Amino acid sequence: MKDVFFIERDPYAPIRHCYAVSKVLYESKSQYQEILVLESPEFGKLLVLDGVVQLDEKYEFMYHEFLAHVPMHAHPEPKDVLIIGGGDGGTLREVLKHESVRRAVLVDIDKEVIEVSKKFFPTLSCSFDDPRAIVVNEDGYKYVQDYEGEFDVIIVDSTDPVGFAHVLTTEEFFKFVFRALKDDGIFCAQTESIHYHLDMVVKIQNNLRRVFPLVDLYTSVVPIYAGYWWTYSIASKKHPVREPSREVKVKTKIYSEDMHRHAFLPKSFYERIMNRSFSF
Ligand code: AG3
Repeated sequence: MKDVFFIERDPYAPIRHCYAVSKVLYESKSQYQEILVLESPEFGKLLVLDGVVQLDEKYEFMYHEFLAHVPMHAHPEPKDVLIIGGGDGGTLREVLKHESVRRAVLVDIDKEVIEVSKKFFPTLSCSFDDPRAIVVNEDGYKYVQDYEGEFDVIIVDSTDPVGFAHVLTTEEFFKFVFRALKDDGIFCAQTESIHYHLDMVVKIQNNLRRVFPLVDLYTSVVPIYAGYWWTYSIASKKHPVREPSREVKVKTKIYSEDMHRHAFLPKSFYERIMNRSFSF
């Protein structure tokens, strides 16, 4: 195959990304979604769910390191961590780099994504065998409702908030998350592109503000997602989040103490986004 491009079906962005690909390695329809694994000369393998590129082998660290290490370092000693979604294992891999972690529960509704990742993405799925990892194939929205004061950090690594992932952005869900966290717990979720999905970002932030005393927004560049400039919403019961609470000892490619600080938008700009005096 030469000059063959895969066109992404982003449900929201008014733009279509095309990725140069050389091979279709896997194609199936699970109980929940279409799963596609593509080979690309530039990006390595790509994981595509319901037509949307979730990750590539080349740049995935630019997403997973920010999603995991900002909340994990804002917390002084995360021991019990819950990841909702993230069946590819990338977020789990980053979370388990923290020596303080004694248990990381990954709840992904779709078992097939985990199996596909184990087969095609060994650099992401490398931590599923860690004795501290517990994998549960359930609906994260329901799972979290069974816990009270259980987790130090909860991370949502979901697909776009359309279809079954939409409930993970609602005020009701955030109330369950708040209850499932310990008294000084921290929550973080990937929340789409700052420009193409700004309305959604503000809505999610407002839902979080109705539940948590401290809510903030940070960003990183993710070269394979439409819009590139990706947001993460973080909410904390007690600990400040703009600074790492301790020295960064984990081995990372891009995340560092400085990158942690740098990821947060200046407060004045963040407030302009939230009070809608700024729009693109
Ligand atoms: N989950 C978030 C992917 C969002 C992509 N959306 C888009 N391009 N519109 C990634 C899962 C990786 N662990």
